[in-house]
Amino acid sequence: MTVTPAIAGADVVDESAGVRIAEVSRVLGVPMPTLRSWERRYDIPASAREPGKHRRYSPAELHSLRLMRDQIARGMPAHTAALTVRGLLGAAGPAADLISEILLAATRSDPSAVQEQLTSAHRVLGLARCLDDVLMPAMQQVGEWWATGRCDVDQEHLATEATRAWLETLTASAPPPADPTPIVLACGPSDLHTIGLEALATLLRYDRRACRVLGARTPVPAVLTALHASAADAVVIVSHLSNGRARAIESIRAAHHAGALVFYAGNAFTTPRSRRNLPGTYLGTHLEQASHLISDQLLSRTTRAAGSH
Ligand code: B12
Repeated sequence: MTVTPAIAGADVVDESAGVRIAEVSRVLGVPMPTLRSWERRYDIPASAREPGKHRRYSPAELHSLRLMRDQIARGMPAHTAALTVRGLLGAAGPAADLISEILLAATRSDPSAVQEQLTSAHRVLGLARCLDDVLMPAMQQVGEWWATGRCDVDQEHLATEATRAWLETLTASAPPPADPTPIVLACGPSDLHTIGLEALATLLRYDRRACRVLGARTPVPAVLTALHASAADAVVIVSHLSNGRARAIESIRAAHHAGALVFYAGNAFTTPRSRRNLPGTYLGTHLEQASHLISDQLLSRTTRAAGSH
């Protein structure tokens, strides 16, 4: 089955009265049998149909189908996509409320309110959950809203910049590192999506790790220069777009050949196939888990080095 990703504004529809399956199929570009199988097999959308009545999809149900379509278009198998969609939609309690407030603040074009909500999330949930359960899902939702015409590009940029500035402010008051040797963090040479990378660096810094963030579109030689200049022995490469993966892999391989511990993440690497024969460690989709994986591997490397002396 072929599912095409969202094109900005292409699938806007009046959803208020509920939408028939044929219309959902046309608007999302997903065949009706596929929609039926998502509901039957994966419970997406979750609500049950009333017997004897024609199915009408509510705005929330249409939203969950859009998310499902977009996850599959990124190359995710359907069962994994369904888990991701449930995770995105199922956020409950304080995280869900904070995400809603951030989205509202973005649609009001109010960067200070976006940052205030992130600060509340940090206070209420702690840093790791603030990043994994609020900041990242909020950014994903902003992207879905943009792709489906629910918010415009200015509001998307405002949310992005408010978020990045908030991470930077937090970084300024991070505790001093326990060891000055930094971890080098870079996007692949074609990648502009830095937020996951910057959020991971913030988490690592609060774990008292030194970080050198090289940022967007980092060329391969720049990664090698940074490794050499800072005597770093670990590097994180992030890539989000499948058409940027080949170049990100060049960075991964070059850092591996230079002897660094290599970690990588991002949507370009979500499928097992995209990770086949790659050196290094895939960090998964959650920053807290990623930060633990990095710390564990750095610790075992130090322990091994100490043992060989
Ligand atoms: C902000 C944003 C931008 C900003 C980035 C600014 C910046 N400094 O980061 C700008 C405006 C530059 C931009 C540009 C583009 N973007 Co953009 N962008 C986004 C947006 C809204 C948020 C990105 C983000 O930070 N998401 C939060 C991350 C963290 O979520 P995620 O990507 O789903 O990541 C998951 C995992 O991979 C993991 N993860 C992600 N990062 C990391 C890092 C680590 C270390 C770890 C462990 C895990 C991890 O966590 C997430 C949870 O599962 C997304 C929407 C979305 N759904 O994400 C679109 C999105 C990623 N962009 C998209 C596109 C198409 C583009 C452009 C091609 C648009 C264009 N036509 O120019 C360009 C590409 C530029 C390039 N060469 O890279 C598409 C990608 C579609 C696809 N094929 O996958 C998205 C999904 C929007 C959409 N719905 O269509 N974008």
